[in-house]
Amino acid sequence: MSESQKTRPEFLSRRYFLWSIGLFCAHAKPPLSLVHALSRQQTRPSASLKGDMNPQSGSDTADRVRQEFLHAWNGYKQYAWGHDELKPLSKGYEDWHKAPLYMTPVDSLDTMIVMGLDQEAAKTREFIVNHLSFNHDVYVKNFEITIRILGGLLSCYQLTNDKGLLQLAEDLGNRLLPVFSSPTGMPYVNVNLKTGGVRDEETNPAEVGTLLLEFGTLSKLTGKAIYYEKAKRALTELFNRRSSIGLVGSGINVKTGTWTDPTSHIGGGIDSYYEYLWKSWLLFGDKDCEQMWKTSIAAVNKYLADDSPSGLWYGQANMNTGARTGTEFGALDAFYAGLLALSGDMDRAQRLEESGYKMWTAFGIEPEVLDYSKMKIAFNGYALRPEIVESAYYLFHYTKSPRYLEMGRTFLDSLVKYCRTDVAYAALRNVETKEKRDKMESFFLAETLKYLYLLFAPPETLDLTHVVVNTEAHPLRATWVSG
Ligand code: DMJ
Repeated sequence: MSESQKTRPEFLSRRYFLWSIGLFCAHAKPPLSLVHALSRQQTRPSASLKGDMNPQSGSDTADRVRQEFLHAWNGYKQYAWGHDELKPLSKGYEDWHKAPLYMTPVDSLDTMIVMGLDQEAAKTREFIVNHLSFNHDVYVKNFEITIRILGGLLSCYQLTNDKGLLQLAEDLGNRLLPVFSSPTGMPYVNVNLKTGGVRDEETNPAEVGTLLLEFGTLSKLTGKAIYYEKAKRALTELFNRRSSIGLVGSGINVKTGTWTDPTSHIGGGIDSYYEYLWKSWLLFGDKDCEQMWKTSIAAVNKYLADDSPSGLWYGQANMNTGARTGTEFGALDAFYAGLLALSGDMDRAQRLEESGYKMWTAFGIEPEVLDYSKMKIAFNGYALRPEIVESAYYLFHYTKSPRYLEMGRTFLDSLVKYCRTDVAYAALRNVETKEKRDKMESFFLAETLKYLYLLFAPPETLDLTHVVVNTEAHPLRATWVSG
């Protein structure tokens, strides 16, 4: 373990241990401290950043990102208002279900608040509180609705103190609870928001283990323990099914509790399970989560890390034997450098981000999946994903190295060059030909542009000693703990 691995988590441990004393108390003070922490940057341009050696200042770039956010948001408002997503090429809209759940506005609201777009934020919040309803006979994917909508509502409640947002979050939480009714306590994939019907028992670690930050926060803010308990049990049941060498696979059945795919990796389908082990320890001071994280990360670094000639990567291995089964790394895996940095492993974090940057610059923009053993594309789309930017943000936060600002400018320039349309931003069908796709996922506004903004904004914009960000970049704070 390196020096940097030892020191910061110990500091965090003490702080978060204190927070854990207040479990299930109503929040001890109003969430104004978070608003304050965020609002200091909202009305004035930021000062230039420490370590920013580039002629173009951090504040200029932050302002540029804010303009790009407005460009995309205005496109959504003009062509897709009241629907889930904008279709940026055909200038139409798309809803995930037969009734819209306002995915883009809910997911984007705290980005507006963070960026100081106060009027847009106020109008959007009012619209959400007055019009969003979950009383629809539709099956929704528990994972997506939790990270995007439940997480967004809880974060915005903490940022604005608007009780209507907490009421919506509680209503949604209650409608999602039936997912945990499987024999193992691990959630079914889909739940009907009106009838409580559940379906689809084949799932993966990310969908089982990426719920505790949101359900746990809902418990803390409402004083009702059930949400925390259900999500924690699911996480623990999953962890308990790890192999004898400490790895999890890619597929699991929630009825039988048996693995359906033994491939282990850190990418899509598993990724945020690891993220929530560490972050649940940070946010709730939950020692079980800290222990589960420690066990898991040791196995991940032992069997999945791959020090190859082209740099440090994380590939695939069999969860039972640890034998390498693949050398693929992609846009989703790139979150891992940020998680390593957040948990104190700066050495691996920095080396992995360099690899991710190589993946980005080799093609002008990153592919969804790369075979790093040959540096060849395995899947050539780009979905406007945030993960590599998220990692640059964490790394800059902890190191203050201008290297990460340089990376951030490259990311921004590529996005503008290849993904910008006349009305918004579009995903790429092919990163080699740069052919666009008629899709702008809400996470582009919730995450990609938020992390880019935060990278260049004054460091106090988000106080990472008090705030934990969910996997959809919604900041959460332990407002239920005094001190
Ligand atoms: C987001 O919805 C979340 O970050 C999730 O954890 C992974 N996929 C997307 C962004 O790529």
